[in-house]
This record gives sequence, C-alpha cells and structure tokens, in this order.
Amino acid sequence: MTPANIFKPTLAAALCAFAFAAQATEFRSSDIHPDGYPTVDAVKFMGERLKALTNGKHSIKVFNNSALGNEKDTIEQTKIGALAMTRVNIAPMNNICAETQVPTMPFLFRSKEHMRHVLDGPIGEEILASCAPQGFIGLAYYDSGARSLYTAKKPVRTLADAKGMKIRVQQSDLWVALLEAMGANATPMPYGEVYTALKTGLVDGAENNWPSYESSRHFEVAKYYSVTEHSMAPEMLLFSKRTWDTLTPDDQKAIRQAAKESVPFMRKLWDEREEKSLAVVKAGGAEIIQVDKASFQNAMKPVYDKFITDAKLKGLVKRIQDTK
Ligand code: GTR
Repeated sequence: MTPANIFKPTLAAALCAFAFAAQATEFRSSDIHPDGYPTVDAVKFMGERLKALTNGKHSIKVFNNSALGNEKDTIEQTKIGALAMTRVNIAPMNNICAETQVPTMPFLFRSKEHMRHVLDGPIGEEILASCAPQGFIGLAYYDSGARSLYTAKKPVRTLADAKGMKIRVQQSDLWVALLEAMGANATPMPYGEVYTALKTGLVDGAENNWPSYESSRHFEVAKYYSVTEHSMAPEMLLFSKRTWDTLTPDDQKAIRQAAKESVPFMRKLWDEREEKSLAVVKAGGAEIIQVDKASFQNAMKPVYDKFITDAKLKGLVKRIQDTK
C-alpha cells in the first residue's frame, strides 16, 4: 500500500465522523435543584437513555442549581428555542397554559397513587399536549409529593393561624389565590430567594414538599412544618417546540421514549428521598405539626370558582375526581 492509499480511507472515515459529529446534538436542560436531587438525576438518566436509543447521536447536558436562571426565565428560554429543555414545576406554567392549572388545584389528588394514575393516563397526556400552542412539547411529569406550609416564628396549627401571615408562593396567580384562600398574604418570588427572605423576615413562611424543604435548607430558618398537604402540583419536563420542529420523527420518538423511561426511575428516587428528607429535617430540629386538613380543604372553594371557569377545565377536574 502506498501512503496515498492509506490516506484515502482515513480521510473518508474522518469526513464521515465529522459529518456525524455535526449532526450530533447535546441538548441543554435546566433545573433549579442541587446535585443529587431526584429531578436532576432523572434528566441525566433520560440523557443516557437518549444516547443509547440514538446510537450516540443525541445526548443531554443538565445545567442545575439555577445555572441558567429561575424557572420563569428558563421557560422563556425554552419557548424561544435558546434552551432545548427545562424541568420545572407545573406552577410557573399556570399563567401560560390554562390546563396546567388543573393538576395544581388544591386537594384534587387523593393520594400519590391517584396522582400517578391520572398523570400516566389520557388526562395527563391531554394536559401535556395542551402546551404545544404556547411553544412547549410536554414530555413527562415527575413527582413532587405534596406541598405543605412552613413558618419561621409562629407555628400554624389551625387555619386561623395562617391569617395575615406573609407566605412566599411560586410565580403563579393560582398560587397567590390559594394562599389568600387560607387567609395568608401571598408573596410570589423565585425559589432561589426564599432562604434569605425567610431568614431576614421578609416573609413569615413558604410551602413545599419534604425534599425541597430539606435540600434548600429552609428547615434551618423556618422550623414549623404544618402538614397541610394542600397541593400535589407535579413537576414537568418541557421540550422547546422550536427545537423539536427541526428534529426527525425518529429523533422525536426517541426523546419521548427516553423521557417516559425516566419516570419510573425518578419515582424510585423520589420515594427514597422523601423518607430521607423527613429524617434530615427532623434531626435538624423541624417541628412537624399535624393540622386539621379538612378545615384547609373547606377554604378552597374560591380558588376553584376563580380558576376552574370554563367547561373544559371543569370537565378535567371532574374526570380526575371520578378516576378511581
Ligand atoms: C419545588 C419544585 C421546583 C420549584 C420549587 C418552588 O418543589 O421542585 O420546581 O417549583 O418547589 O417552590 O419554587
């Protein structure tokens, strides 16, 4: 073989590899949570599955710890296609896509099993699909447990105790109304600002699930955790429709499949983390207060009256209530 003959196939292989590399995409995905949080690890797992399903063509890089901004910002970036994916709570989508209000509604899901069953089925799919006109491909839901109220100086033992308290909520009109229905003074603010707000007394309390209460260290500055379990608003995995429309049907199928495969993986991590977080906050001095949940639930009618207004949303709520 002459040196020229050796060169030709090598060059061809190099060109081929280059062409392949040019097509390969590492999708960027955002999350506000720290390393090791179930949502973060689940999207990393999805990335591995996507790589396997596409023979290395596509992968995902997770930018967590709010590296790309708060949830409202990353939703905006995803909409314009500056970011391929974002993992957010459903709450900041409430003002963008009306159907997402439904799984956020207070005391709607009766249990974790009810919530998972509904979201895995046609109702869940319908709500995911409803965000497409706004520029989002809803890929999957992840668990977010049940959210409860926690306060810094005074414990909430009854509904009356919540009256007039300044409580941080997510950036959603529905969330403002929900805390107002409890008699509280709702203060919307990004998650990353809550620790300082609690510490400095800018707010009296906030509300979240066990893993977030623990991982954000909010339990250090707001030790009274009242088990209201007022909402099971899930997490959402959203893909940019702008980016989506540039992909082949096979790629789209692989992305959907990888996302769905990450759901059971996430749920396992979630169940373990809920238990672990509860132990951590207890050891850290949190006082866990059992409240009369029915009194909180009975106060929620104004929220349903204000947000579940048209036939479509009413129908979704009814179908969820009727799901065994
Ligand atoms: C967490 C959720 C985040 C964010 C946060 C918040 O439970 O995982 O996506 O919604 O709560 O309260 O802002």
